[in-house]
Amino acid sequence: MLAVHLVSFFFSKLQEDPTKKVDRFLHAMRLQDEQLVDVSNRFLAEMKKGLSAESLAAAAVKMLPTHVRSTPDGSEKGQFVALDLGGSKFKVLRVKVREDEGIKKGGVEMEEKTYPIPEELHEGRAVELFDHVSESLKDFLHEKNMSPEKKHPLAFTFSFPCEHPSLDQGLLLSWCKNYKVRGLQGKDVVQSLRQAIDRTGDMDVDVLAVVNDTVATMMTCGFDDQCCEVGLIIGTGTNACYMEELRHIDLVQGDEGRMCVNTEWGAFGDDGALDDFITDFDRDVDAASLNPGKQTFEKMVSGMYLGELVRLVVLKMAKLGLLFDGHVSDALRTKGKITTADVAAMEEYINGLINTKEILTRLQLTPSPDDCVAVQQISTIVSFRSSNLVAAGLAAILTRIKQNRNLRGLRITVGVDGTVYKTHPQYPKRLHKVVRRLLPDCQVRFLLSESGSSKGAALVAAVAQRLTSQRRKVRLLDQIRFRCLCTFSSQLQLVKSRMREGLEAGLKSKGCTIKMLPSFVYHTPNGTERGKYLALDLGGTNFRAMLVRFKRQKSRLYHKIYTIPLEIMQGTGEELFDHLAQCVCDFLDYMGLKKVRLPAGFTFSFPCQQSGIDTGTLVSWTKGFKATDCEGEDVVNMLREAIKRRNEFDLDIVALVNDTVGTMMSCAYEDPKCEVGMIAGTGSNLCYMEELKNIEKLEQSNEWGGLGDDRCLEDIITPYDAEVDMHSVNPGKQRFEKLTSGMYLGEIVRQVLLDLTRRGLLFKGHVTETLKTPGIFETKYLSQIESDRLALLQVRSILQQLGLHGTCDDSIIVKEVCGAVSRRAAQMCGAGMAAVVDKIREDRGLERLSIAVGVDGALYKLHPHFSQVLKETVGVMAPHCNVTFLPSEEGSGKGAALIAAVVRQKQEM
Ligand code: 0WK
Ligand code: 0WK
Ligand code: BGC
Ligand code: BGC
Repeated sequence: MLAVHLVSFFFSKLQEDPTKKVDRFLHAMRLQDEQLVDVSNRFLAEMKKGLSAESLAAAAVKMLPTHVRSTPDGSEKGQFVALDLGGSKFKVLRVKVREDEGIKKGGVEMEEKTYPIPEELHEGRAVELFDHVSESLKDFLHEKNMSPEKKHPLAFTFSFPCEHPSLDQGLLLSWCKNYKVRGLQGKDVVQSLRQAIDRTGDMDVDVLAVVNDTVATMMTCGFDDQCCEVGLIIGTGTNACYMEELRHIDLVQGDEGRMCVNTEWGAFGDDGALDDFITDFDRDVDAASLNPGKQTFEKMVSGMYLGELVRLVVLKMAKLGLLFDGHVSDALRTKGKITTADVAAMEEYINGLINTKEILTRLQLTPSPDDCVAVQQISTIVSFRSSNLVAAGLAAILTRIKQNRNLRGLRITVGVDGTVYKTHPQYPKRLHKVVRRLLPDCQVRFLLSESGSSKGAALVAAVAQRLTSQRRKVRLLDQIRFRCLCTFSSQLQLVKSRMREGLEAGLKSKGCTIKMLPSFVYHTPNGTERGKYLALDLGGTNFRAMLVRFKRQKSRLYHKIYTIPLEIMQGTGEELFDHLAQCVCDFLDYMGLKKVRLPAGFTFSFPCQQSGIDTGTLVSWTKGFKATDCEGEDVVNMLREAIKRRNEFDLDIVALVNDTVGTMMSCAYEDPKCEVGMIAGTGSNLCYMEELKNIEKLEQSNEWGGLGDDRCLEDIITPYDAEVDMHSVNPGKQRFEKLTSGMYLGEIVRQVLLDLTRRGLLFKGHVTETLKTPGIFETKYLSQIESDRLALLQVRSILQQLGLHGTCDDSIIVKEVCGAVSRRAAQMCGAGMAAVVDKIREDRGLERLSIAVGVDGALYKLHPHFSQVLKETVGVMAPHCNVTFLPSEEGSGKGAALIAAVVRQKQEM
């Protein structure tokens, strides 16, 4: 009976299609879709294990965070040197990314040179390997005439499993492929490279980033296809990376955004997860490898091993007499005699069988045509298994991305590189087909990385460079914030207590920095005011003339705005008041009231020592005004004389008020609880109703702008503020105002930008004439730039209008600086306000004070954040006061008219 079986078996052998023979022999390598789905699910489980803190230590698939947080976004640029080590070729490259004109479309230009890595270095000492690398680098720099003096930023593609504490550090976990170098495991490969470069000498290189080849490949392809979020290598080794949600990467702080994870899937199965797929041939390959027990998946898939697998199968079948009539040659017994390139050649459509014959002949074998068909089939099954396993791994990664983003379907691009994928004729098609079969709801595009991974590595270095400079910029901004913005409550407490001391001192004696000038306004309006009044309002951005009519607690107001040219602001007093008289004349003419001698209230928003409600001498100009022969003069008289000089109309000026007082009055007309007036505009100031008992000297008002004129704010004033003060028309004066008001914030920002640019941290260090021009950065730009609705590009276009041409990064920095300066201003005003309302509360012996503040001024009204930050600061620093802010609708003019009405009605009594 046995005899019968053996005869029929051999007969069938003789007749059988050789491929069938091989199929049966290698059935364990011919994986069905359900097996691939199984492999895929196992890999998915391994990925989760590698990501989670609990299980990652024991995980075979390391899932290494790379610190690459985004695929290319189009802003990368620069010239880099790149090293590409770990694939089949060691290359040194020069990569120019959008550096200058003449760069071909797509914006990247590359020059490369391949340097052989002598065999002995693969298993030598790390120092020798890196000396060879840095010697090659030096040779390349020399050959490309890249000056040894210039610091060359370098991107390092190192295709071995590394842990990355940061973008420019790579701690080697283990060697693989055909490398087993001594003395580097657990060490930082960047450090080793830097030391080698120092040893080699005569070159200045700044290693900015070390990346895995999968990551660099993803970035390279991501440069041309924004959907590329997976990097795949099927070369000497195999591996894949992808953009994982940061919240899933326990090893890295933060939950926002994504980070590229290098899966190191080559090690899949090292923990036995694939044992039921491992064949004896795989075990033989592993046993004979440089790293037995390691890189299980890689040894079933990658170019380093496919040829060897085929050789071992052919050898085994030959030994079993299933090939070459059982003839075995020494060459066939020799490791590495069939390469992966041979496998690819054997599978070529046209010449496959011819190549197979040639290769087997080269192995001193005499293959029959069936032998060739059989060996070709062996190659096909071995490489098919490889592409199938890669497809299973990829399917797991794409499924994870889909799950991460709760997507039913997924459109994604996979960037691919590696000799097997590039040179094996059938490989790509087979891989694509199986991936699409395993993931019918995904649209997967495979994008071959034409120019290798160094373009991607350079892009990562460009991001690293940007991040470094950004970090430097942010560090500097922190410094500026630290030096510029007393965000620390301790400093704000300081401002509050200094303000309080200033108020108290100003009430007691003259000549203090906070003048506490009496306004002779003893009470707020009571609604009985009636009649027609003219209100003149000088001191803010413009001069306004308005006619106010009060009737039964209602007011009607007509006004006209006039600008005050700089030459008038800084001309003679006579010219200034003649200009005012001319504007008033024009308004009365426009209102047809030239013949009427109207009672008028004059809002004069400068510090005036008043000796009565309708008289006051100017103490000192502020806010850029510098008209001569005015300081120490009675400004009401000066206006009266100007009107007389004009001799076209006459006014009965019955009240002179400060704009803070006018603002308080006009808001108190709506809300009697309004007992504080504040201006946050061109200038900065505040007034409040003070208890008469506290006014030792008859006259009393406020002028908090002068706080710090006695240097009590030195520890808060920054060099930028000092620059602004020095170049102002009143150096040493109004120090608090120069930290808080619209007249100066733009200038402070300009000084900060100037400093950042001089330090090379902005606008590429180009200090343009524009940037050196005082007043170029008006405060209105702060409001525009800081508006949340404005995209970075719009910030950029504002800067361009100003002649400041910068990058998106520069726009981010400028926006930061604007925010820092305006936030400080609002906080300092908040601290000052807290001092005043707390004083009022204590003076009235109240536990809690509820009070309203009438406020006006472009900074308060137009700046996107100023008012909010001011309110928050007052809330924090005067917790026993409930302060309501009432933006004044009609400005202080109405307030001046109200005061004129009160005065006039008292005179009629
Ligand atoms: C080319 C890339 C390199 C990568 C290699 C992998 O530039 O970074 O390591 O592909 O393929 P291999 O050369 O190992 O076949
Ligand atoms: C509007 C008031 C005026 C005050 C001005 C301040 O009516 O009295 O001087 O606000 O704001 P600025 O125009 O300086 O921004
Ligand atoms: C290495 C990976 C590398 C892959 C492709 C593997 O052996 O572990 O880091 O990405 O080869 O070169
Ligand atoms: C003036 C104040 C005025 C403030 C707001 C300051 O420069 O000294 O009198 O209230 O600006 O306009």
